[in-house]
Amino acid sequence: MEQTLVILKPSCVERALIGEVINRIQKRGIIISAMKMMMLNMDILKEHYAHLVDKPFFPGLCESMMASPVVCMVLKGVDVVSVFRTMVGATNGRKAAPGTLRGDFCMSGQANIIHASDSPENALIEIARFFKPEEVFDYTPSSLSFLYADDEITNQ
Ligand code: IDP
Ligand code: MG
Repeated sequence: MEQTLVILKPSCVERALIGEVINRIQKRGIIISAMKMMMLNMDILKEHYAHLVDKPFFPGLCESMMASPVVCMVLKGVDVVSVFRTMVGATNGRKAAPGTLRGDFCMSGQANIIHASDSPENALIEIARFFKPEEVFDYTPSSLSFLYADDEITNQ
């Protein structure tokens, strides 16, 4: 089954929104395979935001990502990368649709509470960046047969 890497940013942790986000993940039927709190540093941020290093906002973005610990998670589900990106909403919280995490919980283009992988290929790279293999638990919840029809998961 597909996996995605999620980071609850300092703007989520400091505003005490961790529970709100986890609540929505679990209510949707998305499986949490790994979760830990960590402090990010410039080395990992330069890798993670390599596509943004030349942007004028890059130093401020890194500062905001190191302002407090973050919560990193690996989520699992059928098509979970695109499903969860839709739940997250547009990058700029002011433009994110109501009902999305950013559209409901933030007002910023930078302090936008959450990161989620944008493709299955990048998800695998990002999971390996933030988690050791033994920190990811590939268990099958007993509710699985109530989350999906059999033919939806046998093809995965
Ligand atoms: P995404 O998080 O929706 O995938 P990306 O374009 O990959 O968006 O940007 C990564 C992060 O960089 C954003 O979530 C946001 O925190 C920050 N960012 C992106 N564009 C801007 C901007 O124009 N100003 C300030 N921060 C930005
Ligand atoms: Mg991105």
